[in-house]
Amino acid sequence: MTGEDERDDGDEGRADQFVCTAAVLDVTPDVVAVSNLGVASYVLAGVADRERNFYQWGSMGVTTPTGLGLALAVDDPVVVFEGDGSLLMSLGVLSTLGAVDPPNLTVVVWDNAIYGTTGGQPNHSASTDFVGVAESCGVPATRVRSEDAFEDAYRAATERDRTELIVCAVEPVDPDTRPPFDFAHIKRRVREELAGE
Ligand SMILES: Cc1ncc(C[n+]2csc(CCOP(=O)(O)OP(=O)(O)O)c2C)c(N)n1
Ligand SMILES: [Mg+2]
Repeated sequence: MTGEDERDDGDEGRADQFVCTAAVLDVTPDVVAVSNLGVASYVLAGVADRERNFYQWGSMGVTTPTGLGLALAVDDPVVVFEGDGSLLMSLGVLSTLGAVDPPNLTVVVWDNAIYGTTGGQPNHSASTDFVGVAESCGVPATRVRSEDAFEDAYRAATERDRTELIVCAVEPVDPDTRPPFDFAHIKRRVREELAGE
């Protein structure tokens, strides 16, 4: 494990998801951001509604697979803002990431230990070692629980030419901000931005 501490960090502090999301856009202003449905997208839209944001609406468990596909299609850096519940739904994608390993992809998992978007039901993140699973699939991974550690980990990940996973323990948040609710617009906007169509 390459994280700053042991995985079971229950009461030892959790990072602010808004601050960490903003740090990603500061470090890599041109990054293509694929965000999980619900809270991850609400936060991203609150930080900055950009043409390079590919928000998921309604589709759970497909955020990292979508980011993987995009990373293979473009040369720009791609970040996935994944939810712990969503990743649990498609954990097998870690095996694919390890095998395919696009150099421009960083997957951030917001580990709030709940299905935050649907009311805060506990999920199984506490008993699942995301870092261990990722590393056993050949994906270098780290776990952080502060804004500074997150920014350091993200910066380092983007400086290496490989896919990496950052699991970030975050405080649950309930944002008021929302992405556009026009799904076709979101898809068209990001496609036009990336492909110039
Ligand atoms: C296939 C499917 N199952 C369930 C839902 C309902 N749902 C929407 S968001 C969500 C919780 C997502 O949890 P997580 O990925 O941990 O993100 P968080 O809300 O905590 O940021 C659920 C269960 C859905 N949209 N799609
Ligand atoms: Mg969650």
